[in-house]
Amino acid sequence: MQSRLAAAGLLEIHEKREAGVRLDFDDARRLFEADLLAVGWLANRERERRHGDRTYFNYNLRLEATNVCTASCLFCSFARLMPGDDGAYTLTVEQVLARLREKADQPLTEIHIVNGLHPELPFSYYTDLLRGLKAIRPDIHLKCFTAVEIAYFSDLYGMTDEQVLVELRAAGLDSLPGGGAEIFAERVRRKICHDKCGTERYLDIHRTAHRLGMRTNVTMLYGHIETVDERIDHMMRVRDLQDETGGFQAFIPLAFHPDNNQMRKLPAPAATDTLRVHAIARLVLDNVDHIKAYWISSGVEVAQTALWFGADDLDGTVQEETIYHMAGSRTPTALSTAEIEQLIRDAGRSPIERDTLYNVVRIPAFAPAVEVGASAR
Ligand code: V47
Repeated sequence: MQSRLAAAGLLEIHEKREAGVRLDFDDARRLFEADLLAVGWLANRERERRHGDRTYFNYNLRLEATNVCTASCLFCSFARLMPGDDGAYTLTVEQVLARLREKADQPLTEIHIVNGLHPELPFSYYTDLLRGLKAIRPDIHLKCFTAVEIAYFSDLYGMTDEQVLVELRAAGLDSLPGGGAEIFAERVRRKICHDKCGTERYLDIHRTAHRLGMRTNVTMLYGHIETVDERIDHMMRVRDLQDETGGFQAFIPLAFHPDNNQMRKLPAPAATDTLRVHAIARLVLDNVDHIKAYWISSGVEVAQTALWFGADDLDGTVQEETIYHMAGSRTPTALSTAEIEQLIRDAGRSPIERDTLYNVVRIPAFAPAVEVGASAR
């Protein structure tokens, strides 16, 4: 490998990582230009140093209670502007709770909720939702509402971001998902998501959540109009905040899907780009424990391959995703835990079922794959 790294001009970066020296902006630029296999080798070395061949997933349920959203993000295929618009829906609290009751037989450990920014729901809708979910299954971790939603709640209901977080937490919120980060560079945000919470506020809400003792994730939406420098800048801002708080658990690169949205003329990013982004994230984000290859966004096969390009986590069973499927994702909407375990094994890695906070729930014993769609455990 030494000669391949040398030919790729990556020996210096390799030596830096071996010595535990942090990569800088120019190193990251070089990684975006260099031979992909050499970049992957470096990222894999880092991944194996941290996690061996362990690959994490969880038994989770994704819910989107409303797609009514006042923001007009160009990449979004999910949102409808107003209640009553064609395709707009808002579930009642009781309907959301019914979705969970239907899954009483499932050993779920996480519910992940992301909603549109609904202009007419009262704050009690969200607190009732959290309380109701906890009342049914007190053991399930509630990872709900992006920083963009938290900012919207504060503005709509006249509270500070901290007050919103404190009240939601009292109602049962356990952590924040990483959605809404998109790309932190102002130039891009002005074009693709000008009317929602900006970068400083997004980061500050995560900072506040960390200070209050909550863990959070952070994402990056790539493969649209952003430049390489803007990707690197995004990762650096994550790294800076992580130095300050240590509260991020996972970095999740999200591949842009172009169907049914206002950026549909753009092509989706290539698989090679996806592998490179995960690999560079692993190398640059030396203070973030986990790099997640979200199989719904990258596709199952690319997610499997990403397990050799820096990623150590695949997210989970998901079950009811719509944001990506409305934007053209051809992945299944759900995978059983047995299917996830099998695809991790097929990729040559060892599956570990985790909870949201990366505590080990179960180390699956080797078992043959079961029927597609079956809930097996
Ligand atoms: O914030 C929306 C993205 C995100 C498109 O925290 C799109 O564990 C691509 O954040 N093409 C929501 N991406 C999903 C998300 C997430 C997923 C998995 C795990 C976690 C976690 C968080 O989806 C949005 C936005 O960035 N998105 N539309 C699209 N057309």
